[in-house]
Amino acid sequence: MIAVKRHRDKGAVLIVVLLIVMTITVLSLGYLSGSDVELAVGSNMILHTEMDYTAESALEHARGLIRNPQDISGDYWTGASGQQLVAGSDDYYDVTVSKLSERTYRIITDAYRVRGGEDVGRSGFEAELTLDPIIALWVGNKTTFSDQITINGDVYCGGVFTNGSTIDGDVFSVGLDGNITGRHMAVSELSLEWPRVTAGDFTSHYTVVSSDPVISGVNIGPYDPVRVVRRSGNLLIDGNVTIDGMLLVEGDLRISGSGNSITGGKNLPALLVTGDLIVSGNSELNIFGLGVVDGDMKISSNVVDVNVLGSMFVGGSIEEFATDSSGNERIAVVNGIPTWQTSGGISGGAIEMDGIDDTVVDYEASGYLNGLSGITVSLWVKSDVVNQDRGIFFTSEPSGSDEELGLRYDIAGAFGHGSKGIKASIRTTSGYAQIESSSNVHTTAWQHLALVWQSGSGLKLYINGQQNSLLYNSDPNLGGTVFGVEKFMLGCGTKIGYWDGMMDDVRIYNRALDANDVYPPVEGLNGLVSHWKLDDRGARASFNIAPSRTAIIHWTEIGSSKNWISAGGSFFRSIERK
Ligand SMILES: [Ca+2]
Ligand SMILES: [Ca+2]
Repeated sequence: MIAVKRHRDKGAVLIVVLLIVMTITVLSLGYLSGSDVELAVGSNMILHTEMDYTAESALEHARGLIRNPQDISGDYWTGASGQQLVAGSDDYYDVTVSKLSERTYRIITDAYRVRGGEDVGRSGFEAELTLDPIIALWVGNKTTFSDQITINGDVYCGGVFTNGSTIDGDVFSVGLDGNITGRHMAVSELSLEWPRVTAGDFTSHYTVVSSDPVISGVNIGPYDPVRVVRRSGNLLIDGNVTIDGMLLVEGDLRISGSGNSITGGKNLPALLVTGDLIVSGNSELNIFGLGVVDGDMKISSNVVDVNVLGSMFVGGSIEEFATDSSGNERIAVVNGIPTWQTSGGISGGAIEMDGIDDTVVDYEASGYLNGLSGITVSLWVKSDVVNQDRGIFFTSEPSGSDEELGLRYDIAGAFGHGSKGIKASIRTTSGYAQIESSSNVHTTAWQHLALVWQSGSGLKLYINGQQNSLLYNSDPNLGGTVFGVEKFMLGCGTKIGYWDGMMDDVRIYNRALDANDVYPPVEGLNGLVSHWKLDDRGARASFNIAPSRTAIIHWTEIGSSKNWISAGGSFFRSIERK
């Protein structure tokens, strides 16, 4: 912006100078009669100035169309010849535009005056226009990215952005944790607004094609003129679906299977989801154009690929979740960027937690755990440390008290007075129970742990299939039903001390398993409500700028149409006289 302004100022100054020169020249005529030479010099300078002005205007013409490709049929405006600022005048200009990258364009302008079929004056510039910022990804709330996410373009995050990924661009966020190659700026520095894309506007301006709640193996569109594919309610895209036009989901959109692509039609966003976008394990999603998700975007840690070419706008946050194999589609959010070990687990891969902040949390677990009259939690752990307080799982906000359902490594038993033991607890509608294991059960080898409770009997702990002889049990006859579960958190306990080591094959049953079914864990038992095999490889996604694909027409609150593009600003990096 600054560069252009300065250039315009320079033009204005030149005109003023020339007007003075002209005035002096005209005044001089009285003194220097017949002085045609001076008059010719003055006219020549005015001609040059006017040609410069026309050539500069041509640059602005090109800039305007590059920033507003809505009226251009192709990807971008490649230029035109014989253009005029004032119709019917003798002055013309030619413009040639070439795209150097998604951010930069070369513009060549040539202005000329034609009199009596002759070219009497000429001026031209060669300039490089940079679009900046260009948002590849917008996230409303705090978001953490692991290392298999790549972003080519700028990022906006309305909360703290924790980056373990590769970002080739700038980040506008409330806070930043991790490294980026570009600049970090405050959110207020971003000169771009959330695109006002509403279901009502697009259904009232375009022909609507209704969608079934589940679609697979189908190509929808392209239509001429473009149409909006609409689902009123949740939609499952279940593999090999291509949509060309716009997909509108008034609810949640779940993606499953491979070969799914959504391409935005001319001047339409590719996707609008008013709820959440959930990308399941082993699935693939390609979005060409602008994607808008009003809720959260949840990507499985086992996604084959999410690929956005254009821009993605997410109102909530982007979360990665561990794949649930129970068939119940549990969403257990991965926090703290743990390491996915693709081999070396008890079965396939395993999750490696750093002992600092790594957790996997099913925030919806209260819905299926509270009210149970029996429960079993079975998992494998491999600790990096012994003789430390380390949480394995817990089900409410850590308080330091072992009262809700939970399991942890414990240095010293407060009541049983053992050492290097395991402590567990459960809360029911009748109260709570705490148990403490025998001493010296901490190990750095793989260890299978199972916590089993049946209403009316005590909480039992199995270590590698052996029922442990507890040193302490506060209530061996606890009745009632499970109570007080707010969420299911793997990797932390009620006390400070996150899990430091690996975990594998976490299962929750809605009943107390028989002793001989506890170990080794077997498939096919009834009552499996969650099953995290932890064979994930990390969420794989890439967000790549392609501003011309994001160019849409939307509507303001009073209903007037407005152009929008994912580029917030533009400036001429260089302007040279040809
Ligand atoms: Ca971490
Ligand atoms: Ca595994």
